[in-house]
Parts: sequence; structure tokens; C-alpha cells
Amino acid sequence: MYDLFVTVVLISLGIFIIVTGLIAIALWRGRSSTGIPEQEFGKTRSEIFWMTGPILIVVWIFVISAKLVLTMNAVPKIHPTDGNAEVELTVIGHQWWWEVQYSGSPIVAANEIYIPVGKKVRVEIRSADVIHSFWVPQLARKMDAIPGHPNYIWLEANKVGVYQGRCAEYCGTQHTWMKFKVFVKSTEDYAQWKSDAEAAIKKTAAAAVAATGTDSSAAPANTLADQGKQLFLSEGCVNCHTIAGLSTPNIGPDLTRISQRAMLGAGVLPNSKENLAKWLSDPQTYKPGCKMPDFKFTDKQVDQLVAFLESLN
Ligand code: HEC
Ligand SMILES: [Cu+2]
Repeated sequence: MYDLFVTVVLISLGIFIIVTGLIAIALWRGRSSTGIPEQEFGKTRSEIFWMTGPILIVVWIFVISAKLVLTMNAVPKIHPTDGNAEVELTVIGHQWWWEVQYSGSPIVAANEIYIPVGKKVRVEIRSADVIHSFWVPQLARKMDAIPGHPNYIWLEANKVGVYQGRCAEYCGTQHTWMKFKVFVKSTEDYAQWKSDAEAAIKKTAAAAVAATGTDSSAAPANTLADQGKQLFLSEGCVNCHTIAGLSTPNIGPDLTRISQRAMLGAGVLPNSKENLAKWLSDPQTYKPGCKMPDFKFTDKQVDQLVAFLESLN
């Protein structure tokens, strides 16, 4: 895209210089004339030249642009067998956050994408509600997230770092706060991150299964985290949020590894214990109109929920 951009700019610059140059020459030559200079009519050869020249240039720009668009669109719709994609992701736009699923892995993240450097990442883009647009300006072009119609895009970063992404299609009140980050890691760091995440999810799921094995009604919820877990189950959080082994919906972000998240609310607050408490005590203050209701929790209940969510990692 950059090469095409530079080519087109150079062509335009050349035309600009020729045209303004000719005008400057004409002005210079006619500077002392009074009255109307002699006019020339019907020079067939130069008319053909000045007609076909620009047409050929436009056709040439069309051909090089079309070629690029066709190669850019060539993202396989089914699982590629040529080993082209090293990582496959499904990104789902929700009002107003992003769900990120890793193919062949239980990892489900929210508003964060981890990818290895220098690898082609195939991203399937979906929407859970309205039209959104997935955009990481430094890594790829925009791609719309359309309900019922998956789109595909390549993501590839050649430098380790953190890249800002956002929704690029107005999708309702909190469109502005539908941000995400792409963490580009070295191959080793990425592998480490992936195995840590998978191990943590397994651990949380196993702990949840073990807990339902015992009679939880008889066992008193003695730690703050246990009390938080009871609240999580009784207050309806389980109807919207997944926690491995505990619940499965995706109305809201997966909370299995919420303690590891960089930001809350798709960018509105940096993640910390204090900010998690603020969010839980009233999400509507920090992200007005967002799809998580204000539960009007007491400070104690908020502490319990924070202790529970922070205990998952
Ligand atoms: C009606 C569905 C719904 C219910 C019920 C609900 N949430 Fe949410 N929650 C959401 C949505 C949607 C978001 C994402 C908001 C956004 O960023 O726009 C969210 C965000 C969050 C976040 C921030 C996650 C992140 O990565 O930014 C936390 C933490 C959270 N909810 C915890 C809870 C807890 C604890 C409960 C129960 C007391 C709960 N939620 C109940 C829908 C719900
Ligand atoms: Cu949007």
C-alpha cells in the first residue's frame, strides 16, 4: 500500500510540475503582451496527445491499484493448508469491546491481541451486534465487522511493541471507547505467553470443577474471594461473563484472566485493583451507556468481587 501510495504521489507530482511549469512559461512569455495573443485552433496531433496521455496514465494507476487490491484480498476463507498463517484468530466486535479467540486454544481475550513478530496472522472478523470496523493503523488496513458475514484480514508486524487499535465505524454511544491493543512479542515471548495463559485457564477450570464437587452450600464461604465467587454466581454475572469452568456466555468480556488485562472497559481505565473496584461499583460512571448494569453494590461486596476476580490468574 505504501509503495502504491508513493508511486501515485510521484505520478501526480510529475503532472503537477509539468502543468504548473507550462502555465508559468506561458505567463512569463506573455508578460509584456497587451491585448489578446494569437490563438491556435484544431491542432489534431497535439489534441490526440493530450487526450491519450492522461487516459493512459489513469489506466496505468487503475491497473496497479487493482492488482494490489486483489492480492490484499487474498486471505483464505477456510483454514489455510499451505502453512501461510502461523496464528489464526477470530475477533468479534461487540458494543463496545472486542472478543479475541485463538484457534485451537482455549484462550479468549478481550480488547487485547498477542501476536508473534514477523508472522502472518490470519484474522477472521465478526460482529455480535452492529457493524464495527477493526483497525490497527500501523499494522493493517481497516476491515468491517459485519453481522452474519465474516471478513478476513492479514495482520503482520515486523517490530516488537504495542500497537493501538480501535473501532473505525460508528457503532453507538461508546464507539470512542472501543479500543484495543496489539502486543507484538518475540517468538519465544509469544510462546511463553501462550503456554502461561493456557495453563492458567486450565487451572481455573479445574479449580471450579473441584469446587462444584464438594457441597458448596454446606461449606461456609470464609475467604473474601469465596464470598466474591458466591456473589458472582448469585448476582447474574454468570449470565454475561465467562470464567473457565464456571460459566460460558460472551455478552461481556471473558473474565478468566481479568487480572492480566492491561485496560478495563476497552480502554477507559488502566487495570488495577482500585480501578477494578471503581468499575464494579458503577460501570455507568466510567462508560455511560455500556451494556453492563450498575448493581449498586456496597463497598464490601465490591471488595469481595475484586478479591475473587484478582484470585484468578
Ligand atoms: C448484562 C450483562 C452483564 C452483566 C450481568 C454483568 N456484566 Fe460485566 N460487563 C458486561 C459488558 C458488556 C462489559 C463490557 C463493557 C464495555 O467495555 O463496553 C462488561 C465488563 C466487565 C468488566 C471489565 C472487563 C474488561 O475487560 O474490560 C468486569 C470486570 C465485569 N464486567 C465484571 C462483572 C461482574 C463482577 C458482574 C456481576 C456483578 C458483571 N460484570 C455483570 C456485561 C455484563
Ligand atoms: Cu465502533
